[in-house]
Amino acid sequence: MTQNAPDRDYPLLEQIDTPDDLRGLAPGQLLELAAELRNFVLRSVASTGGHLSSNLGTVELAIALHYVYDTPRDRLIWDVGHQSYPHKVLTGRRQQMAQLRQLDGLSGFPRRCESSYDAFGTAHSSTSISAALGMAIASRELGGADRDNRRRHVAVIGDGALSGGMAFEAMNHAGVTRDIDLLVILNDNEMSISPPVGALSHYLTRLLLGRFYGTAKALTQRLLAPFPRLLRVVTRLEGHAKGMLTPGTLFEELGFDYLGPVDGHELPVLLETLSKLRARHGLRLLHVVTRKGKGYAPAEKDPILYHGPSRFDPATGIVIAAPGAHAPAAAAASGRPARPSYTQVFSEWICDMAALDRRLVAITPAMREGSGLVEFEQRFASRYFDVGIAEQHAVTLAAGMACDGLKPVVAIYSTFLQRGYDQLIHDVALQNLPVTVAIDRAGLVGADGATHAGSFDLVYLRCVPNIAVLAPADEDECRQMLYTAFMHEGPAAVRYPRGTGPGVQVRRDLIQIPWGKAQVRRAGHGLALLAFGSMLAPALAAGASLDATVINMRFVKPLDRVLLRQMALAHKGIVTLEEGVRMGGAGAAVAEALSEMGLCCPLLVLGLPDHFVDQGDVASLLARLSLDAEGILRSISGWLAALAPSARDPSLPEPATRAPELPRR
Ligand SMILES: Cc1ncc(C[n+]2csc(CCOP(=O)(O)OP(=O)(O)O)c2C)c(N)n1
Repeated sequence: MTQNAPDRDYPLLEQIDTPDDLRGLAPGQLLELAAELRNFVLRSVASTGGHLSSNLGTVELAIALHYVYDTPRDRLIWDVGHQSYPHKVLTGRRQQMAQLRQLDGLSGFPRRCESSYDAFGTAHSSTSISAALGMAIASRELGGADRDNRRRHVAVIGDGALSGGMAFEAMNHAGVTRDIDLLVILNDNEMSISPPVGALSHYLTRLLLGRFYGTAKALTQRLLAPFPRLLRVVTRLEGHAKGMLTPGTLFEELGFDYLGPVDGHELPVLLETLSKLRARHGLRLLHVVTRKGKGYAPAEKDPILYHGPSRFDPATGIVIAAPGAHAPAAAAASGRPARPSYTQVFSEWICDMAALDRRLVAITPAMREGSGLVEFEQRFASRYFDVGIAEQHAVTLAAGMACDGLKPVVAIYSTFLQRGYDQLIHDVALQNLPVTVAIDRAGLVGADGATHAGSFDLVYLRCVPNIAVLAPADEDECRQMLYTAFMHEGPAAVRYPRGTGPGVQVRRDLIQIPWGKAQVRRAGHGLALLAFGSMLAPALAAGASLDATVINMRFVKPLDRVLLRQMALAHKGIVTLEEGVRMGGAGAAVAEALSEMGLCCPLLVLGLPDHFVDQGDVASLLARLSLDAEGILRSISGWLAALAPSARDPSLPEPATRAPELPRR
């Protein structure tokens, strides 16, 4: 592949601003277009970061689908949507790919508000078949009597996403839905982010191994055609042997006509197959085989490393520092200690804890790398459970394990725990089971945007009886909180942000922190700033500027009411800070507690607003939302100014006309 070549490398691609332009090309030009598109996607992702392996695998599929289907009239839905970059490029967003996943730039996932070609917003997996089925039903109901004139519906779903229960719930429904047009394309690259797990994945592998069965069947039928009675007997026997012989039995039994497997990089095959499928109304599943990282050798070799890389030079590929060498060296050069990410802190803690307690088991819904469980799997293989993209099952599995003596730790992203919410309430909390939930990516996540932001966990957790909710303000506190939660006799969740913290040295010891107790971090006057988790650092900076008291609240639940009372009595106003939505979150917990205690104290709740926060680097987003130190000062100043004169105590700091100077850190 050419590296760093000028734009004349894309003579065909440059002519494609919409799929109509694509349809204007001759079929013979599409191979060349695929080469250009693949090169473009590689260079684009290398310069912005983003999902790579999956997108290199869908180049031909995206071309063939837009070539054959009448998009955007026909509906095309990409499950998860992390593999939709070729589709984005072909649908008028080529130029904007330079701002992919950046502040005010293109989303890394399909979004209805971004393009009419994005028929459905995705990012959380396994939703595509439900959505496409809904559209197919709408089309049946509203699209007129002539079904050949109705829209077509295509859901492209990976073998990883197919492990999610929703996909089967949708197929179960589709199978008994009459008169609809729905094509499910199973994009099977034999990979989730890491290798796929589960019996379904074994089943798909068996289908691939038997890929020549279809040819053999056709041959038998041709040979026996002159002997219809014999053919009938053979067909009947074959019917009995169904499941052993017929490919795609599982899907056939669910009501889908199964076709495949076909090579998803063979454009002529794809074009012919899709054209035939489009011409036929009905419920079909096309099994397409693709390769993750296709066409870029380093990604083909290590699709996990290239699943979602940061920027890299395509000429050299991702350069991996020798284990443990790079970070300390860079840190030593800068004179600062190396900072582990919160995920690494969790990763070390869970290995240390597992060595101490053989009852500990770790559960991940398909996020081994992202959740920091690679080392755990290597060292404690029999106690490691990757359940596939099945958050609901992950949580209830933990509940079952906890019933009978194991001590499960569910490692999960805040945004994906939303999928397991009822299980957390009904199976874990209601039965008060000792399950530790290690919630990563709590708060803003940056480039992945609104779909992946952990904005809601404080709200949805704190209202559930029995569950304790802990929010560490630094790396060491994260380790000690995980330990404290693990030792707790009921369910407990520790929520920590993506990336690194303030750089506090992590002690090897395991020390339980005092249960339900907050910590005074700065004694001041006038205002008390109550910070939850990651907001402690900016609160300390703002607190120093205001000479305010600053509290590290540590627990969102149980809340330290004793300290809260003291704070309310000793200060003229309270400000709460959290990296989660304001409505119903930690600040709301403080408001409830104050009112229950009959304390009347001006209260300002700072946190995420009541709208979805799109992608961008976290620091810029926090600044934009006034959740950095300067923004906090501005908000406090505005609040003080707006307080009714009766509520505003003369001893409170005067509202500033502009943001006060911050002390240097
Ligand atoms: C509900 C949910 N859980 C976890 C994820 C994280 N995730 C993103 S892509 C992915 C793997 C998807 O595998 P597959 O569908 O086979 O697509 P491929 O990348 O192999 O093309 C996972 C687990 C998610 N997006 N949604």
